[in-house]
Amino acid sequence: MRRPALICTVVLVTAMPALPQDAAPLALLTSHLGHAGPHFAPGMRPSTLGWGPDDRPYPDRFLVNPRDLAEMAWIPPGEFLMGTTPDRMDPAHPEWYADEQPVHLVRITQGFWMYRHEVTNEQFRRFRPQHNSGEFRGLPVNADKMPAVSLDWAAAKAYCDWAGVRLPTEAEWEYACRAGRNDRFTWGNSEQAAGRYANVSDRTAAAKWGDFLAFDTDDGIAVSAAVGLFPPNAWGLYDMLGNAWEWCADWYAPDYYSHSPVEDPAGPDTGKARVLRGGSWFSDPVTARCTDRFSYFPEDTCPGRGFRACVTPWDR
Ligand SMILES: [Ca+2]
Ligand SMILES: [Ca+2]
Repeated sequence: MRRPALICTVVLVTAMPALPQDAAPLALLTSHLGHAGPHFAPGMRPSTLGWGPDDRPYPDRFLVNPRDLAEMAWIPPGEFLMGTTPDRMDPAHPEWYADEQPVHLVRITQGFWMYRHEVTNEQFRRFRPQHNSGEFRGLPVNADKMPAVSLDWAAAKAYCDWAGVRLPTEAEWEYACRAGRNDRFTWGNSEQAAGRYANVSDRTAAAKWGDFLAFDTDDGIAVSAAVGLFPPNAWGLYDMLGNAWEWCADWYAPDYYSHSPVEDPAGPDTGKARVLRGGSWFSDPVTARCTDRFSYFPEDTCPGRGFRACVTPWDR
């Protein structure tokens, strides 16, 4: 709802049960991207897989969700300071960061598995065969490995229900994006380095469309990129910044940080808009940040908005 970089006209802790007897933790599945990984089953954590303790990330390892063949990385439990600290703001524009205040302690009490990639068109079409992400100004965003976009919040949630997973909360999303750091971006603080790490609004997009605000960088891609083309963040997640915006589970409220609970905040009880995170291929350096909060009406769709999912080991 806040200062959209581009007006989007649509071209189109509970008790943990034991690992079930029928689970096959060592069975390998080939993911939708052609990588082999262990098969996810309820209750599975790094320690049950023999990887090591549950309180650390394993950025080079993943499980495969048998429902949609998505790759999932472990996000350990922990705490962080949510919001934007003064040293990460543009002092000329404090209003851009108003809803990211106050910076506050958040504790994620349970580790969870998070999709390494945005859900793709190919995956979404396993759920809804007629899905078409459409195009933007003549450039298609509907290729199989591109993120599924042009879908509303309910469609993202319905997919998650089908795949046995859920949308991340806004707090889980920011925690996973930061991956233990307090940098503006997943790669550090350099806007010029963005082109090596994310598909954002860049010189390629700005040269095509004069109304794009852009990073001072060139990632070479005007619209969606195939997922996983750029390096992952420190916890093994790809495209957290850029490519497609990502719907979160929460309702949006600009003042939520002033009364957010410390443990596992899940957003206001109700609202008019849902949270989106991470920026997209049409986002500038102010919106494609780890801490930026964006929102839109849940029934609204846009060719720059998609999602990724997550699952707590014992919540299904
Ligand atoms: Ca780009
Ligand atoms: Ca993204």
